[in-house]
Amino acid sequence: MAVGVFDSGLGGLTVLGALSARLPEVPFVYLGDNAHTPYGVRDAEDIYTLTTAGVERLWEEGCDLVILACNTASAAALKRMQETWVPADKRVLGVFVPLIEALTERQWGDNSPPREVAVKHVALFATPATVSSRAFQRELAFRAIGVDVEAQPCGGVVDAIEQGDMQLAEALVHSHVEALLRRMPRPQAAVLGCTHYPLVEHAFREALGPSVDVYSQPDLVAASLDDYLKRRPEMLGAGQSSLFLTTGDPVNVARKATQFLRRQIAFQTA
Ligand code: DGN
Repeated sequence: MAVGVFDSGLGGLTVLGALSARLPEVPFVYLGDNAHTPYGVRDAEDIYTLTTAGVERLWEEGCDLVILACNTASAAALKRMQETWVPADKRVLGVFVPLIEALTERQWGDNSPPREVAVKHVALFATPATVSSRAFQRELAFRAIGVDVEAQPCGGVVDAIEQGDMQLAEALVHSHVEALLRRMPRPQAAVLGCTHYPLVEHAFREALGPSVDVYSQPDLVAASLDDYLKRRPEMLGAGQSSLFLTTGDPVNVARKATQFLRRQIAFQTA
């Protein structure tokens, strides 16, 4: 069985890159919903409908385990999907839990009582839809983890990256960080809660300064999946190779994909 990776578009390739570097023997089926990207400005119902359609398509490819690489989809749709829609023989996992575990040093699926968390003041940078969902704060509260979160909606950053205007993206990062630091002057940690932000991680680090620990998702998600699969080897089969699907134009998408994955890949129509 291959592991499914769903994203609203191309950003999830930052996560896919880390997953395949950490787990080279695991086949992945990536599905980018490029026809409907970006999700960050859509309402929750819309995101739910698009995300469930994407996950169903990955199930058709035999991926009983699907990772929502997209923070916006994880924030707006994952809980509802898990509670009301995902059948018992399938798993859909998001990208917030690995972050929270990294903050609290716990493992995916570990329900032990929370320990005292050292990091108390956390800055969250994400799309407007992720920030307004308050999903990250809900996940922390659900685990009874008392952390003070200040969230900054980073409008414009995804668009600037998608247009290849990295100078604009970096300038926007600096102004979003400054806006957050006016409300929370001394965060201990910063969470980059969007698939695109690893590409401007250097700008976040520069704007935040050396005293702030920056948590970037791809490596954390890869470490969590590695751990998850070690504990559930039955979720994996062998003999498949990785596949890249898109709801958009495969040629166009493949051309833009190299920015995120730094190697040539061929996409097929989903
Ligand atoms: N993949 C989205 C996320 O991680 O929030 C960013 C792109 C988008 O759809 N806005």
